[in-house]
Amino acid sequence: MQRRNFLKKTGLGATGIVATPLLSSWKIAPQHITTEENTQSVIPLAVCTWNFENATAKAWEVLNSGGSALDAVEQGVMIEEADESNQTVGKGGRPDRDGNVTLDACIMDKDGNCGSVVYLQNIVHPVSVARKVMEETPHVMLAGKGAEQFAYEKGFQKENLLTERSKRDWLKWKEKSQYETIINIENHDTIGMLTIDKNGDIAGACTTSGMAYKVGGRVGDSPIVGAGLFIDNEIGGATATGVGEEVVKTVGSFLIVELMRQGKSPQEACEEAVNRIIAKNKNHDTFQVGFLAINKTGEVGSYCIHPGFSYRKYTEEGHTNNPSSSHYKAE
Ligand code: SD4
Repeated sequence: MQRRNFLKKTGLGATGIVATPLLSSWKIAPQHITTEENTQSVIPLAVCTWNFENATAKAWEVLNSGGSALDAVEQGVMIEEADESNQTVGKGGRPDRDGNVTLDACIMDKDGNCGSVVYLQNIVHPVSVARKVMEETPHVMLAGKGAEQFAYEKGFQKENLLTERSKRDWLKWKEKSQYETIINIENHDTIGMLTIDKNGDIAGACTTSGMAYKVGGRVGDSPIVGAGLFIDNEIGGATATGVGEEVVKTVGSFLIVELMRQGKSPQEACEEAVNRIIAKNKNHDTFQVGFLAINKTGEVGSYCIHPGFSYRKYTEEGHTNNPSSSHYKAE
């Protein structure tokens, strides 16, 4: 990362908390922001979609104590899964149109191993079930009842994920007799996280309750390896947030990693992935899709389609989760 840009992004200085680009909350080792020589190396690193600072703080804690990128990314996203005030991930997530909270998650390690759960109910930490799938089965993906049963066998507890607040919101939504799938452009703050540990190894995770009031059975991009998340330890990693259907159609995260392999920076690769979605959608100004990527040296990029503001990227220092903030400039 060039020093000029790097320092611009490290406006918060000594804490090591870096200003939020379009979607993400970053943490970079403080020692890496002090000297010219160190600016080339920005590991360890934890970065995630949106402004989930508690999640990156947790991941950072793990990395800072010498933990692996995999442990950091799991423990980081678990913060949001357990946070009932977050209505887009884990417990407290908004249900489908029938009132069922169904979760999707995946995780990927430095060796290209991955695990995923889709349409998982009654379990607070789908990312940890996904990790068990990765480490303790010969499979990559478990779905629905099978995934839930597997979780119980591994010691996970059954828990009601529908909080009073999410239930109230859902009932209110039903009153308006919108018993149809809407593309929910604002209420989706899926957490996708990418980490690099002190050894330079990369891991990633993505976890969500998906689109609010979706058709029962719907699965988005977040648990689909290559779409919602992809890691190649030689190159970098990418993750997605927003309307999963569009991400799946482009196999967005895999695409970004492959573009980085061809020499693009994380920022350029994210922009290209978004531009492909735009090119294929006349109605691209009606939905939100965003990508976040890192490369092996810890450069970070992010880019997003946002209705009303269109193609946005981080252009100056600042820290906000408000998509209409002046820290983001439409091109
Ligand atoms: C999905 N991509 O299920 C997820 C939703 C999301 O930010 O990212 N929300 O389509």
